[in-house]
Amino acid sequence: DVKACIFDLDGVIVDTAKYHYLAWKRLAEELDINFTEEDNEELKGVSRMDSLDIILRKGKKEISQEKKEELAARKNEWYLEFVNEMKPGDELPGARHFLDTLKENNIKIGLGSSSKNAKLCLSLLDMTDYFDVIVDGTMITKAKPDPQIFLMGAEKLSERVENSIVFEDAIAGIESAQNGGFKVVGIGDAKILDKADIVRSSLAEVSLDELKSLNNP
Ligand code: B16
Ligand code: MG
Repeated sequence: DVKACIFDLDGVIVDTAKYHYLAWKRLAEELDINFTEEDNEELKGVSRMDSLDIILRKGKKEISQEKKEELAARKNEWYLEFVNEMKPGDELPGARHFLDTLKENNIKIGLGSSSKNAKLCLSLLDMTDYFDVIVDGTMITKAKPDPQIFLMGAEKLSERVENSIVFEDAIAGIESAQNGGFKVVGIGDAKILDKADIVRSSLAEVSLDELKSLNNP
């Protein structure tokens, strides 16, 4: 049975992925590193520092830890300039309605986001109260694709992995959930997210009945 749903934030509940991309692109340009939307796929679900490392590797640049901290902080400031403009209604299509449906059906709701800004985003969208449990980038020691984040979510919700479903928009996130033994709904492009158990373009396209059949094939 489906007793809990655990959601990634960026790219599933709200399209902050585009803000991450714009902020990283600005940083990459300053460093004279070519950075495309395709390169950005690799960064989705990945922590801030790991993302910076991927970009620096791509540009074949080696810099000190201190300088890295400074660059990551700068990227985050740019990112927050976009984020702070967010308001209720800016969530992705179907997200609020889907969470309402879960509530009506007494299905527990968790967040499993690598972002250290996850709580801020939820509060700007006025969506914090939907979540029985929030696990974010400030609470984990192992980044996706390690399953720690989703396992912690299920544990805090007091639900078994078999009764929980994860929603993810990133390849690293899908791997993370599957490494923990979860069934995963991919949100986005089926060609990119082909490892997920099912893929839908948004939460507006997901029905509770199909989640149940996903857990009891
Ligand atoms: P921050 P998610 C992830 O959030 C993003 O997908 C990823 O692009 C970002 O680098 C990461 O959070 C860290 O975010 O810099 O805000 O701590 O998709 O796991 O909700
Ligand atoms: Mg994501």
